[in-house]
Amino acid sequence: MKKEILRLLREKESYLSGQELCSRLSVSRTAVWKAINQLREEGYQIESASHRGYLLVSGPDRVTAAELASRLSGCPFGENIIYKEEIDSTNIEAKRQAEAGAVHGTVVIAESQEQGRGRKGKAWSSPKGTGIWMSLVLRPEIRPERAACLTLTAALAVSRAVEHVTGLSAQIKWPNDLVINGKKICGILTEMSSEMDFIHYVVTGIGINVNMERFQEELPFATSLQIESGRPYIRAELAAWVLREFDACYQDFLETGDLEKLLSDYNERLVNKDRQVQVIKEGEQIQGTARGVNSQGELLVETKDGTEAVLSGEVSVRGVYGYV
Ligand code: BT5
Repeated sequence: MKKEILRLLREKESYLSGQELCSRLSVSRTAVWKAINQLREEGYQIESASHRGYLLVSGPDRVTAAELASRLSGCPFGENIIYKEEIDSTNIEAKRQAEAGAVHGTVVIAESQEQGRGRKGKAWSSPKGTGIWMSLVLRPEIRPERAACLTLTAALAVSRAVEHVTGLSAQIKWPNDLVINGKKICGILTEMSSEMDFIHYVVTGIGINVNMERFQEELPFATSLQIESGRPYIRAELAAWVLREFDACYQDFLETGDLEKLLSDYNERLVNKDRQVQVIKEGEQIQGTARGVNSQGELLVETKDGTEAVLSGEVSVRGVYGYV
């Protein structure tokens, strides 16, 4: 009910009468009053005036299930949101939930992660209340080899959402980073439980640096939306946009079973495109010019011996002269 109240108050943008709330939600005045008080305790500033009703003045910058779901009506990723103040890792929790039967579209989101992780067990810095740390449980009916495309799908969704909410252009560094001005703003980690030809579930974890003012010295290539634009953002608004954009991209992906429909937008946002890259594949170094990705999500690298299609997963990509 809190999610519905927030949604209705936000939509109205002015006073909404208690009577209207009761009839829209089919509940008693007392029930509405109780929920409003709970929201106030959580930090929402809701004014009430006799004969006029309730007005949502401001909310805390939190990414609670109610806050997020109230911005996602009609979106499948708004229906099962698990919120934790603190967690080891949202990917680990999403896998636990998936093992216990969580449905497709379940989202796990937390204010902070104790053991946020990148690829190959690398640490992912996830300080409290500053970023978006969330993981999606997916149960796609696709061949396991295609699951790597979901990282690219998520990257495109984040890039579109960041542009929509902030006006900043977040470029994609294939396969799993987003960068602004050459620094990392977002990392994506896709994990999968499967058999040879059947996926049990996929967990796609998304970490976005939103309101950090600075980073520790060990992360010289990290940046945040606030650092890049000089202003903070409402994390729930951005998280909701990411989930809506992901839903749209995911539908396009399922329609063809590959990245066909997403390819041109993806390649336009690709920071590596037409740049010199060096790819370390199975211990071997390949140097060449990145020309974009193909519909299988492979990076096409033009070398002196021809074009190599490089699959994500076993590679790391560096610009020849630095991180990008
Ligand atoms: C990634 O790995 O970039 C994937 C990160 C995925 C994080 C999300 S948060 C929600 C979900 N739950 C999790 O536990 N994980 C996912 P990789 O490409 O391997 O990059 C890891 C490297 O990025 C580290 O070794 C650091 O150098 C750097 N790094 C760590 N924290 C960072 C941060 N907050 N911002 C930018 N760079 C960071």
